[in-house]
Parts: sequence; C-alpha cells; structure tokens
Amino acid sequence: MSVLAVATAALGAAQSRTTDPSKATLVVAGDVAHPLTLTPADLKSSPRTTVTVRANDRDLTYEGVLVGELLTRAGAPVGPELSGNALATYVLASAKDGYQVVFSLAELDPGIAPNDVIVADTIDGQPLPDDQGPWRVVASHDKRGARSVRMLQRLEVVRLRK
Ligand SMILES: Nc1nc2c(c(=O)[nH]1)N[C@H]1C(S)=C(S)[C@@H](COP(=O)(O)O)O[C@H]1N2
Ligand SMILES: [Mo]
Repeated sequence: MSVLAVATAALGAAQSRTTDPSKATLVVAGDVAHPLTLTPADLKSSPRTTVTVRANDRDLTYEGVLVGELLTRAGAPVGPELSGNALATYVLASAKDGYQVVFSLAELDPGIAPNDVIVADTIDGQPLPDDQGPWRVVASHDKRGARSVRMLQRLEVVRLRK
C-alpha cells in the first residue's frame, strides 16, 4: 500500500470514528451549576417522553428526554429559582451544521409553561437518520419545525442578569 493510501485509510477511519453516533455527545453548559456531557446511553436511561408531530399528512412519533429535565439536572435556575433576574435567561441550541435557535428558559420550565420540548433520539421507534440525529430538538407545539434543531450538539444556558 502506498503512503498516500495508508494516509487516506487512516483519515477515513478517523472520520468514521467522529461520525459514529454511539460516540456522539450532547453538551449542556453555560450558566449552570453542573455542566453535562451526555452520551447516547445517558439519554436512553433518562425519563422518556413521547411526542407526535403531524408532517405531510403523516403522524411521526419522536421519543426522547424533556429539555426541562436536562436543564434541571444541569442545575439551571428552574422551578422556584426561576424568578427575578433569572427570568432573563435563554437556552441556545446549536447543531453540527451551525444552525442555532433560542428558547427562553421559562418556556422550557414545566413549573412555568406546560411544554413537551424534547431532545429526541428515535423516530417511530428507530434511531434518527444521520441528517437529523443522533439527537434533535422537537418543539411539537411550534406551528413550524424551524426550532426543531436537527443534529443537536449543544444546549447553552445564557443568563443575561446575574
Ligand atoms: N440543524 C438544523 N436543524 C434544522 C434546520 C437546519 O437548517 N439545520 N432547519 C429547520 C427548519 S427551518 C425546519 S422547517 C425543520 C425541517 O425539519 P424536517 O425536515 O424534519 O421537517 O428543521 C429545522 N431544523
Ligand atoms: Mo423551515
């Protein structure tokens, strides 16, 4: 094998490793007491929520974990702590392709707004396809899918007033 072929094979192996969904991590960080780096197994072993989305006259069922649950676990100021200055806090969701959207912390806190915004890892019982997964936000009560971030990598809590 030529040096180039060896180098190409090594690069291919490195690339397939970095895109292996089982090696992916989801970071929950920013202004939280306990930043999290979650594996696919961590998400699977968390309390699970199912939501159904109507798309092109078809019902799609996504399953995953409430974003509110992840924020609680990370020690974001939710529940009784979400008052006063803490209400000026947002959550920036970022994806592998650079796509970013914002939710207010309050709209994700079940103590304030009943919501079922989840980080999904399955669709109709199957792992998400590569152009959606391994995780996507599903904000099923938004009228359009624009905040349902595919290929989610990071949830950053940004508190504007300390
Ligand atoms: N990472 C990422 N997520 C994204 C987008 C994007 O460009 N990149 N587009 C959004 C928009 S505008 C829509 S309408 C939905 C489309 O998702 P769907 O093809 O599963 O309906 O994905 C949303 N999530
Ligand atoms: Mo869209």
